[in-house]
Amino acid sequence: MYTPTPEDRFTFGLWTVGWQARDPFGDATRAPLDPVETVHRLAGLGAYGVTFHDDDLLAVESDRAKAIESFKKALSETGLKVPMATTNLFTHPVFKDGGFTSNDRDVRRYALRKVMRNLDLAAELGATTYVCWGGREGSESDAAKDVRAALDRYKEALDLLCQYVIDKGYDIRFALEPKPNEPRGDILLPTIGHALAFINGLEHPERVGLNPEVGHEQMAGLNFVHGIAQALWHGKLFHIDLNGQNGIKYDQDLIFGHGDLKSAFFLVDLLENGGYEGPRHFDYKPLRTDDSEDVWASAAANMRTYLILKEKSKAFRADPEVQEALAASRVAELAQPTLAEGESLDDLIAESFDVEAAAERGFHFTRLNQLALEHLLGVRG
Ligand code: DIG
Ligand code: MN
Ligand code: MN
Repeated sequence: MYTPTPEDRFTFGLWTVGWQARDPFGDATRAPLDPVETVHRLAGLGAYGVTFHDDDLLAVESDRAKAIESFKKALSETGLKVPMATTNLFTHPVFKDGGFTSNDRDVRRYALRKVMRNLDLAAELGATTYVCWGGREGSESDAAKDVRAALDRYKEALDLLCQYVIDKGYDIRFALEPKPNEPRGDILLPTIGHALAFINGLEHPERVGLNPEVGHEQMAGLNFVHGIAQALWHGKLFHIDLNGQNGIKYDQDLIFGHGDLKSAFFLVDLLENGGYEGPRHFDYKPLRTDDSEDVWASAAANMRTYLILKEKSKAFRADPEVQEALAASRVAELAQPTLAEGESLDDLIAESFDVEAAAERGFHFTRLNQLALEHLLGVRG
């Protein structure tokens, strides 16, 4: 019942199951993972595709051709797709002050070349979304970064990369991934809202959307479901990074659903009913305490949890009591325009209204919330 198939369109970054669990306070607890093994193992678990940073695939420059060939071979043997690719502009020390917005102009030029080179590979592998996570774009002190100039450079980079994709005829759109902080003290374009506003200032805004990540908005204390709803409202949900987070703390990158479970339930409800057709992509880290076999259990857990929540969301929406409670809470009434068809502002102004009677009316949200919780807890089927 909760066995994933490629039709579920679950995808994983190579860097997720491949994370060797090195953290700021400890060495790796796991050996490196060959991308070819990852492709075969994820295919065996029912995944639809994999995604990659250039460096995940091409760790050793000299083996570039060989690495690409063996990756392609594994993809054709398993049928796994590559819907998304991205660039690592954050691990190498050269990016310590950023890539697109480093104060060092030579580094900015190198970052652009690194992205363009991987765009060629992304197009060759059939990716249609290219993520830009500016993990190092930011600062630890306000003196060190002229943010207005940094946004000029960010715009310049994206305008140039959009032009590159247009000139090459690639069927690729860019997806910005916001994050408020970590590894930089403050990261530019920290939330969905900042990124949406920024996109409006670009030369090719139609080519640029979002790749929001669950934990990143929650690190900023924001409601991720609201953020995704707004991204959908703008037509900018190009991709999504699913994982788990327990509130405002370091970026936990937990298995999907292993953080704020209620939020995960309503997120699945929105993704399944809100018109998002893209991959359900997991960007998470297997626990550092996991061994190399647990890693595959963690990958399976992401997909299984998503499918369980998808089924619970369906049952919630189909429950007659929930339908009744939604009606009592007048949730659907919000979709009705406030002004009637053809109504004038004079009509609106002339209308009489019993304010006190309206103030008396309750919305009965408690009953609705309890029903949702009981579906989530499995006491209503
Ligand atoms: C971290 O949340 C970032 C990087 O892993 C990657 O650039 C991006 C891709 O989803 N997410
Ligand atoms: Mn994260
Ligand atoms: Mn991510």
